[in-house]
Amino acid sequence: MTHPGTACLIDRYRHRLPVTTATPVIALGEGSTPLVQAPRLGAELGVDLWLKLEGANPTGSFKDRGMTMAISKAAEDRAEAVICASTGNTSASAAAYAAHAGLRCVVVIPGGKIALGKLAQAQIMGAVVCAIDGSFDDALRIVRELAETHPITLVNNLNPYRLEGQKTAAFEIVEELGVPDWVALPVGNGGNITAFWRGFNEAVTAGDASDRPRLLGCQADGSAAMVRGEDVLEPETVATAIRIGRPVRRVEAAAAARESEGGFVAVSDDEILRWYERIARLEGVFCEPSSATSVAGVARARAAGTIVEGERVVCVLTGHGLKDPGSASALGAEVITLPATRHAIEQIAFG
Ligand code: AN7
Repeated sequence: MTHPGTACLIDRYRHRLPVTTATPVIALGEGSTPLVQAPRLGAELGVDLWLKLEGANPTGSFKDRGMTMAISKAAEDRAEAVICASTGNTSASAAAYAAHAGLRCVVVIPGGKIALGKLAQAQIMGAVVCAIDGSFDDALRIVRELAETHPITLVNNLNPYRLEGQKTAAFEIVEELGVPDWVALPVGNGGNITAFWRGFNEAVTAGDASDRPRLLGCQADGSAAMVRGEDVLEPETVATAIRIGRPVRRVEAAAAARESEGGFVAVSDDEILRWYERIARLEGVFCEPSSATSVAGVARARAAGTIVEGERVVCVLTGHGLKDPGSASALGAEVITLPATRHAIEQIAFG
């Protein structure tokens, strides 16, 4: 037992994961994240809403579920170095788990396009951080080529162990809530929606489709490759985590949406920021803008009649708001500057 007191997800779900007693468990206490009922936000949307707070993972995003698996298997295979391309969260997670395992870590990011907190995480944890003059898709192409020609393990979600770890979020939802009508989640590369579908299928043994939730994949208008059914050559969105134009898991992601009788929806940056603020104001939950895409997508699906009033919906809030404080500050809520007197505060606070 590496972590007395907290069962890391490899220990909690060992029987459903490709690990053996020979696998060193590289863990920081990931998984077992809160599933919080959101009655005020739910009332606004007309659904029975629950939020899965993946920002509560050790580095503040769902990537830790996959990374504990990918790095543990890399350590088992005696790898000395790992590499990834990232819009930010994968790099923060890879840097953390690599540091914990004593592995060298190289991350390649689109320069100027990742949130401050994510960059700071990769830096402080000692990763070699390479910012390129290009997009995430360019970065991924380069690291794939390097991993083919050098002794370095790729830990992007092309790494099969990543999805195995990430599927455990679906197990937790079924154990705590049963099977909801819908699960909505932001989609970039399509890895997480693929992992969730696998997880729900493994969690629910009966072959009846009604035993599994419908999956709603939510994208930003400016990078909605799944919705459009084609690559987006120059993706752009305020939701930088999902600023991805060529989803590497597109085939599996499309199958997950189709087989679950769900679908994909695209929302504007304005909608993303509106719901980003509503989630915080109505529920006290601070997620990053990309994560709010899931709630914005539910609002769209409600307006279209795809999601029916009163249905039970879980929105997966994939990353913590503190990753990207700039986006919250940019919304410009007032900070009142006052002299340091009781009278001044009294006048403002009690009108
Ligand atoms: C907060 O970190 O791709 O559809 O390089 O950070 O599995 O890609 C991040 C993706 C959703 C999309 N929410 O998941 C990266 C990266 C947040 C994210 C996604 C990401 P996928």
